[in-house]
Amino acid sequence: MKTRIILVGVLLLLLGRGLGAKAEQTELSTVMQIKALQVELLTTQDTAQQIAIIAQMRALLPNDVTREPTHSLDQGGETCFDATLLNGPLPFFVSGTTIGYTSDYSALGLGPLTPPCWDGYYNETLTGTGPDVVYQFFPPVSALYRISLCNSDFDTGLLIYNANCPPSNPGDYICGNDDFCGVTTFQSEISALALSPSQPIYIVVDGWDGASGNYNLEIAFAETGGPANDNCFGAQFVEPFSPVTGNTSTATPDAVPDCGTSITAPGVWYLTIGTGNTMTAHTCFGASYDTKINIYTGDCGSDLCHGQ
Ligand SMILES: [Ca+2]
Ligand SMILES: [Ca+2]
Repeated sequence: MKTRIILVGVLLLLLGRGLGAKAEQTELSTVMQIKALQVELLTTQDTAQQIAIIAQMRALLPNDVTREPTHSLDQGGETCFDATLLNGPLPFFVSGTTIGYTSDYSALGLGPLTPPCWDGYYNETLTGTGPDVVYQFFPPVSALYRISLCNSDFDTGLLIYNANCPPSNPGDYICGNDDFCGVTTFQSEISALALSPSQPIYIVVDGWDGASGNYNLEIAFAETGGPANDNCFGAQFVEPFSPVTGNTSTATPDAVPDCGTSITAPGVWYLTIGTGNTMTAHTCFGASYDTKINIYTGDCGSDLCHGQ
């Protein structure tokens, strides 16, 4: 059983497990390797290194369900009915093409005025009228996400919908973008979109005024400017009986259940392993503000309370 500890103001993630059985040790070792890679992933900005780390993480997973095997290079599906599924550790880097695909979705129906959440250029009759492909994304936790087509080679468009198939305008529309980034500034990105695990979405990779081409789609946690352990997936490992120091002043509040004490302030996450005995987590020796602690068990997103 894994255990996580959350401190409000400071969040601590605890892996609670007896270390006696060899099989358990093996499994635990895999968990810790993945956690260590996740921490490494969050601390590098080098794309090639990020891709290499993700490959290492996937190799450790017993069943890789993050990719649709019938689609080469993670190509998006033609419509929502055969959308390529994205469900696994972030960030995702997938690539494909819209050349040869048909236009099934566009901004038509969202109205002449810039829709909610839309940043920058918008034209109801031209935005997103290119051939399009579709992904379905399952957010692992409640967080802000960055969805980007910045490294694509054509004038892209990006539409985000609730995962109702087929999605409708404006009923299922969540957010969209036309021009945000890239050498030509015609590529699309939504930099900070709030999503929760209860809200799977369709991501439509589209083009402006009939444009099509090769795309690179990246999905990552939004860059909040906070510490690396600002969210559960970036939890910092701590050895039992080894105090650590940190700072919550640039962190963000966590949308997770409280475990008996409310979460009303920015928090950071830590991860440790249970010894099989009663353990204590505290901030009694030097915290400079009024702290709280919540403790969770299980994987990120499962949010199972283990203490307070
Ligand atoms: Ca299509
Ligand atoms: Ca565009």
